[in-house]
Amino acid sequence: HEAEAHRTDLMTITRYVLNEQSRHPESRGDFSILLSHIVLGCKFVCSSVNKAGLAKLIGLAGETNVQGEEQKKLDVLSNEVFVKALISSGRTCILVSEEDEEATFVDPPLRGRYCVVFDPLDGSSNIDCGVSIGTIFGVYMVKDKDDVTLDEVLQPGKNMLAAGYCMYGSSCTLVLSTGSGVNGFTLDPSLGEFILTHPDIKIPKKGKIYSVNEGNAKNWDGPTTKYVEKCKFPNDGASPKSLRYIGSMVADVHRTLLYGGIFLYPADKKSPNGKLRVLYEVFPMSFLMEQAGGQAFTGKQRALDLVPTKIHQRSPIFLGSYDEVEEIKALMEQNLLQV
Ligand code: P6P
Repeated sequence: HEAEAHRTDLMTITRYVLNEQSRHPESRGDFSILLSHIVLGCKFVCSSVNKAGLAKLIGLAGETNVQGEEQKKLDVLSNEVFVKALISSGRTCILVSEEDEEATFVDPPLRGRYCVVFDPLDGSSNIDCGVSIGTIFGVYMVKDKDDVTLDEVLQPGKNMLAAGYCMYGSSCTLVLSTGSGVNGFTLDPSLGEFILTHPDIKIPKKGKIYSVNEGNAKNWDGPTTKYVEKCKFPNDGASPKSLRYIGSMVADVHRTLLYGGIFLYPADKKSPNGKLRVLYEVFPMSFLMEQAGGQAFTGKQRALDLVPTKIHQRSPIFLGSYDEVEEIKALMEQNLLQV
């Protein structure tokens, strides 16, 4: 009966968020309404991404589709959908998107207390070969929605109220934290609902996988080179780690969260701040990792303590299993001591 009850007592993301809300009696449901609009955006992008391949096959893509309309690139389309969904929620006042050079300030009549930073379709260069891609988002509360400046969004990641990603792959999986653990939901297309499939995700304390673009090895600094060397030629008799690198952050981080291990995009001589963006790639993934019992480190400090000064600022990032990040922190500190 237990199994039967479990099967029929569907915990949807909507119910989950409402339950969360009841833990915060002071909240007027604004947060639940905001999240429901983010979920709406994810559902739309999921269906567009799944059709993209088909669109190419039947000639809908490229310059114009059969209706003669300009066929939008998926990342542009996804961005427009999220911006419109977030503004129409009436709960946001600033939006920062990877696709938009400037932040979007919502018109006063539609303003709410939240600021959302997001990458509407991260890894979109991988679409044509069918590799999983995703939406990454983070949510801040602003101090005063009537006097909103860019400073409101240049907050350290530890101030985030929520963060998550939606991965568009063999299934559509939304992983979310609202500050009390991490939960994974899978879209049931027949219901159009995200169902709780990965309750209370905890990342394994250690891992057998390292995930980095080895093609950048020529430009890495000492500690990174030493760490990766250790993964391949362990000197303590442990077996070498496996390398898994998909090149789509959401896919690499999702695997790291579930299987354990370490994901790193270090600084290198070409890009002294690494490649990944602080607000809508590093912070949300670091928030999730900490909520799942892992760590996230920039090479100099805890990632969530970083205070950004620009909305598209980059940072090196080492995130994953608690013990694996500890090893990197030790190597970085040794390097500092040797200076
Ligand atoms: P590289 C995708 O373009 C992306 O922004 C992330 O999703 C991914 O982790 C990274 O860049 C891959 O970068 O330099 O290894 O191709």
